[in-house]
Amino acid sequence: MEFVHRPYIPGETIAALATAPGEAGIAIIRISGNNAVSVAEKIFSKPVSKLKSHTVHYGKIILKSLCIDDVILLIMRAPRSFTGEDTVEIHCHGGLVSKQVLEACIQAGAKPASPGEFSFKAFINGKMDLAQAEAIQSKIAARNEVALNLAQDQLEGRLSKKIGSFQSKLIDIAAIFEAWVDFPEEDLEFAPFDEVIDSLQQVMCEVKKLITSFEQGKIAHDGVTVSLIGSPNVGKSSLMNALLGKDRAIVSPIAGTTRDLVEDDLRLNNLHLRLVDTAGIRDTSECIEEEGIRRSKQASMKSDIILYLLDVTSPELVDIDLPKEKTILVWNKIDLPHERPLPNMDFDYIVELSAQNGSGMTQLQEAIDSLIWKKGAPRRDEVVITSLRHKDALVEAYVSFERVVDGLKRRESAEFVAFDMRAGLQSLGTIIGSNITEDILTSVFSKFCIGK
Ligand SMILES: Nc1nc2c(ncn2[C@@H]2O[C@H](COP(=O)(O)OP(=O)(O)O)[C@@H](O)[C@H]2O)c(=O)[nH]1
Ligand SMILES: [Mg+2]
Repeated sequence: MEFVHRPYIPGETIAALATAPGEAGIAIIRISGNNAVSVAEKIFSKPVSKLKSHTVHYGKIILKSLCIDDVILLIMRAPRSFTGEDTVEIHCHGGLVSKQVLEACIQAGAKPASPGEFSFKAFINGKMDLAQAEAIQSKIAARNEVALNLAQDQLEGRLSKKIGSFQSKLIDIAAIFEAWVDFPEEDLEFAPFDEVIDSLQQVMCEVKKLITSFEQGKIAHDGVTVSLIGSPNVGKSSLMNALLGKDRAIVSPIAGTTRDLVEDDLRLNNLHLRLVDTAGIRDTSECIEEEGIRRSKQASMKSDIILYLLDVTSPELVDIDLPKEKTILVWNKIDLPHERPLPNMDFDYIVELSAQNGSGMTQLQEAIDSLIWKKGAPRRDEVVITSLRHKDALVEAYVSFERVVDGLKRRESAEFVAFDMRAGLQSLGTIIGSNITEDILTSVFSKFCIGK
């Protein structure tokens, strides 16, 4: 078996810095594998092999007979560790010295760990399933509380349990099909057709619900892009700065100031937003501005939400198709004298504000929030998937089950139905890591950080 394109040797001892590199009070070096204790023994100032599991010890790290750091050593013997193997953690000082301590471990016989290799060992050693291992990386990478909560749920096994419950119901149905294959002449004695179809469709309905939850999960996990679109001088850059609470984009009364896309991150109600300020859209023959406008249009198409700005003092529509379902019409500059009523515009979300004095900003944030969670924010009691890999596997499974239902209705031969059923179960299994190929494993774990 391979792991990240090198042979995987069970029990091989690996070491890595588990904390973020750079200047820091403490850094943690993690060593895991059959020789973790003997590696530590070679570099620690006190004997390690006799130490009891789950104990903490103060001592020094010795490299080439020189003391390089004062450290705390933790020992966790197999199988009571994260990886399920003997594990030693060395808590040393952060910065350059942590690299030296790691180097000492390598010289004492540990291999530098590949990305995600500790989690891979935990998975291979049965400490957690694949969905749970992936949840650890999602948890580390979470950029907002919603994503963090979802990752924690997944780590606790909520998704795995759900998949498990699908599997147990489906295996019962699959058993009926396998029996039909073996004893075709007795078909209806095992179970009535309609009942089988019915129970399969119940599971399919739940699979579909889980697939749909990806819409919410993706928002939480990846965040949302919001682009600001409109004619020159309507106040796009001013609104960008007002939302960010800092002077990010250049604001000027000269039309055509913003020519390239200006991007920045914003936290809004526990969510992660990427704001994109764009060049004002107008007819121009100036080639740099023209390119800017092309990029504006492209950005608006790609973004999840469009803030379409109009200036209340001179409403001027832009020549661009705006998908209504993701657009918020923003009337800007309401602090200036203007005609009332404002022209009637056909948009579901309309906000009036002044990017300059800040009035109406709360209403804009509320509009963004309700557009994002049009289908409701994820509830804590629902299982939500956040990974495209899981979604693809569920869709694959669903398609197989559709074929099964179709086959049953058309009274196809039991072999075909049983085959599709097995394929569907196989796809479901890849989510938690049963019958998984090495390619999938490599692609999952290579997204991890080193030391995790
Ligand atoms: N009075 C007033 N002026 C604004 C407001 N927002 C923007 N402006 C002014 O409008 C001009 C163009 O603003 P800017 O943000 O550069 O517009 P952009 O071209 O759409 O990015 C600047 O002089 C801003 O100070 C507003 O809410 N009220
Ligand atoms: Mg601008």
